[in-house]
Amino acid sequence: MCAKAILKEPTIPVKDYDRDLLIELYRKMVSIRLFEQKVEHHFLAGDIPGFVHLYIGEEGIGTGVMANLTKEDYIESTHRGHGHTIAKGADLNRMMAEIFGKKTGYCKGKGGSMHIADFSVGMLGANGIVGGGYTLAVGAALASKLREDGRISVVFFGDGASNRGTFHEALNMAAAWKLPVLFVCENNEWASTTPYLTTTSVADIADRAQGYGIPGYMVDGNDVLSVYETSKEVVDYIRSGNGPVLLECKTYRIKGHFVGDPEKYRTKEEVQEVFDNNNPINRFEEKVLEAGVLSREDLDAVYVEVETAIEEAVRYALESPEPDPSELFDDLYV
Ligand SMILES: Cc1ncc(C[n+]2csc(CCOP(=O)(O)OP(=O)(O)O)c2C)c(N)n1
Repeated sequence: MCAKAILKEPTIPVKDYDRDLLIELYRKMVSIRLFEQKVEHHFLAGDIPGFVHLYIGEEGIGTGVMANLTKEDYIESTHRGHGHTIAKGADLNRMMAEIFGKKTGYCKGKGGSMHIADFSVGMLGANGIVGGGYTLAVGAALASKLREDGRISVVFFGDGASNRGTFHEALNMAAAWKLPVLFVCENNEWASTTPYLTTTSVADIADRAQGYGIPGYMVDGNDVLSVYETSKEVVDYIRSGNGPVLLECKTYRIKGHFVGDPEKYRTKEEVQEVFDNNNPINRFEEKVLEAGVLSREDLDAVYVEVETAIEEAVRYALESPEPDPSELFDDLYV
């Protein structure tokens, strides 16, 4: 019988948090939320080509983890990757332009929503292949270990992706070679139209860490301070050379699988209930106001500043040129 993975509860009182850190966490979460609301609006208006998968309601995870990383640390992301990319510090204008398919975007308009990378901040790439990020993160971590550069790699993935073979191969190799990798499962309870318990052999994905002899933890992913605190502990552990950790963040997918998903597999009431009662941004606001560390004016000031930046990103994207068809094959082969 395996020992259960540990559920980590927050231990630091909100009033003991550094004010600047709290403001930064709020700024990141609101940036992700407002960025994606604009993306949703413009996708539905027909301004954005391809597919878009939103992270709305899961902002606390990327934000809480990334606050413990350096610019040099690596991350690997998923098809739902805008939030990770924003939290790691990518440029909002270039991100928005890429999603709009414009020449000024990160991939010159050829990658779109699911393929944004920014090596300058350690963001190695979003990945449209479910479970495609694990081996890239393990490879980056192996390079860091050989170079002794002190960097760690973090790979984000969904509950559905944890059922891919690459998950098991990557955990095994990272554990056997004690590589500096943090595996972050964002368990939002859905994989496209499938509820995770119908396809997953364990109730808590973090329990799978036992099979590889590494620590497995769970946190409330909609509590950014919980995510922050636990990821701080595990990032320190990994950076000290102890090998990988599996961290499962419990959350819920608020939006459809993709923008335009008719969502016939669940009720509107189920989604509304979570959004009303378990929204990471509202929960954070309530906590900091109640503890008296930030005021409503502090929060509003950040909100307005972010709103302006997102408006600017949309303007930049709309006014940027389309790539020329003659550039189609540029940068594809090296
Ligand atoms: C290898 C592969 N199989 C199937 C798909 C189609 N697909 C895209 S997203 C998705 C569900 C992913 O669910 P999960 O990993 O839980 O992430 P979430 O969308 O919930 O964030 C599927 C099946 C794909 N992109 N890649």
